Amino acid sequence: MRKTELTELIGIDYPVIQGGMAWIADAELASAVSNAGGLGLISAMNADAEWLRGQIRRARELTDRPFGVNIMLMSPFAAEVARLVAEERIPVVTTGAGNPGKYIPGWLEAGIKVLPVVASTAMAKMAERAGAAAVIAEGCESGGHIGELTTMAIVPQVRDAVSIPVVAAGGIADGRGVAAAFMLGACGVQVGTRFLVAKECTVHPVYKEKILKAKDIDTITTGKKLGHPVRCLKNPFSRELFKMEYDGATPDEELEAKGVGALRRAAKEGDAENGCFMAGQSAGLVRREQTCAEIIAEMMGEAERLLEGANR
Ligand code: TUI
Repeated sequence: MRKTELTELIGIDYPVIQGGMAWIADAELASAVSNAGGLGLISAMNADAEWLRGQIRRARELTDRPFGVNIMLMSPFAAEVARLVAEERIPVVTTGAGNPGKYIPGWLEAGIKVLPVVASTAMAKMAERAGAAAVIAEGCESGGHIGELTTMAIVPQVRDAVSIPVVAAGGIADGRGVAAAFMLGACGVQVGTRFLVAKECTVHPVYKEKILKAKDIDTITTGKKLGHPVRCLKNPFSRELFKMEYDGATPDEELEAKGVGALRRAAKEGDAENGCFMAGQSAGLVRREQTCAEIIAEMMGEAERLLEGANR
């Protein structure tokens, strides 16, 4: 059990945060990761506060350990879920896809530790000034909504830009990635894609199967033209959207409309044709369905062995 600034900050056994995967990260997955000694997250995604309240209740039944909520700032319900997490005194909130600045004072007042996901040093500095406890520096190897920089480039630059702890995200799916993250200056990692195939993850079996079968070059980035790039697996949906984006003939509104509901179709219905299967470039490393406890123990054990060798 490696103690780091992150384990001490949050009171967890392993410096591993589960990614806040929309339509996927529910109370079942979050509580399983927390019970395994990491930090589980419930994704508030595009759902309203009532849905989130139910998930928080459920997670509290399933674990006594700390868990957090990830708030996707582009969600139309961001303001109401921001109020709810304060009301519920959730110990940790992570944010994605925007600037959480206006919500941070209220969260700090409620005693919440805020860990914004950032894709640049500018956003990391802003988060630090606003009172963030740590930042999650996410490279574009990640699945879902992504920035421009790779994990290799962003983590050390964010580490140099701020004095608060830095967690690395993007492309990390085994012990080698964890060890590399420490070398880049991170005190912990956020892992999405590998937890997506966890036994406790309730995502549709077709989604898991597609991750398990994915090779290194099987992801594609759509939405660049619209200003919100999204990494997902190649399939008829994403190939078609990609083509429409670059044919120059499709209006932006039509492109936006095509994306609506696509992640839900993948995660809940397993619609291999019309779903958007968000996944990171590390999907090619993910080979087996395991419990959250097995995933964390394997990743951390491997990282410890590698880091010992590095010291020698
Ligand atoms: O948020 C994510 N990943 C996500 S959110 C999501 S839900 C979604 N569904 C459909 C379409 C689009 C999204 C799926 N995956 N990761 C964290 C992250 N945040 N990556 C990049 C950023 C980011 C980007 C810009 C953070 C801050 C930022 O600042 C912009 C600003 O407001 O200045």
